[in-house]
Amino acid sequence: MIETLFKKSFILDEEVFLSLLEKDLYYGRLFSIDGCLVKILSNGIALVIGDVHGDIKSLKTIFEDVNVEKFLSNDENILIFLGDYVDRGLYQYETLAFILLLKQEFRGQILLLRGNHEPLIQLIPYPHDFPYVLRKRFPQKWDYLYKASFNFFQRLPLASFSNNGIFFVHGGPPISDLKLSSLKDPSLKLMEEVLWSDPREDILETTPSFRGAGLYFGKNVTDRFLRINGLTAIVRGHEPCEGFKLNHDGKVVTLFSRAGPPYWNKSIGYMLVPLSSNLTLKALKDCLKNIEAPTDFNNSISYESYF
Ligand SMILES: [Mn+2]
Repeated sequence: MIETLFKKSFILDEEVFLSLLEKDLYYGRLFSIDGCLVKILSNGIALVIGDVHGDIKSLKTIFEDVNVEKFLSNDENILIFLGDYVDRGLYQYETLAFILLLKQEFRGQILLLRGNHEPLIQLIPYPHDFPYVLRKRFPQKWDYLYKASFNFFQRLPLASFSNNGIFFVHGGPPISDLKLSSLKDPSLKLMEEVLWSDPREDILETTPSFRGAGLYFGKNVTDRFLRINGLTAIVRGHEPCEGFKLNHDGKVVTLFSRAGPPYWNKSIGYMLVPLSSNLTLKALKDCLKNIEAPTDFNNSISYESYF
């Protein structure tokens, strides 16, 4: 099944791609959506995937390592993506197509969160080469495909949390209003903060970010956010690393699930988080997996070639 979807994503007709983009995001019985915030109701296990950025090969490698087909055959188990599906990688259209096909097949078990590369119109990241990838592949219809993708990105939820106290997000906590409920109807500023922020060890509060959007946040911010909301840890993506890294005494976990240019990390990370029982930080750390990244990026092309 997964193999079939994977192969299909390389030859997916653009009209089918469009129809998948326009489908309602389905939440079903394992999730409950309130504005931009999703509550996880599942008592199974969550497979959590960090940034993918068009690297369909690493995604498939993780799926094989987990045996995702068997994993999803338990209908309590869920798959959470932390955003950043497109830009940078060689297989951006295919990756998005693959994820849309997965969502269609396992509707109520897949949660797609938004990353900063599923951009706010006010904050387009750099590089944002996805439109150029589409233009090269679909010279006639690329603008229509891009608009439909962009509209799809606007509908993705920003964050999620589980009963056992894990907060899932692309960047960081909503810093200027730390209550979880602020994400039900977030201001642009809060959206920027959750999509763009990064943890830092050398500050306790916040400083402006070198990214030009979001903030760097220190341990005090993490501690306050977790305490106010009765949470244990933040699981997020957004920063390149060797599969995963820990900040703020293990309370902030970063997952990076793609390889290749421009970071050339040797490992890719993912997580299998049980949702039914209370988790200590030590137990959460034991949920982290690091595997060898695929290395066949010889044919990769830089995004400059699209201009
Ligand atoms: Mn990011």
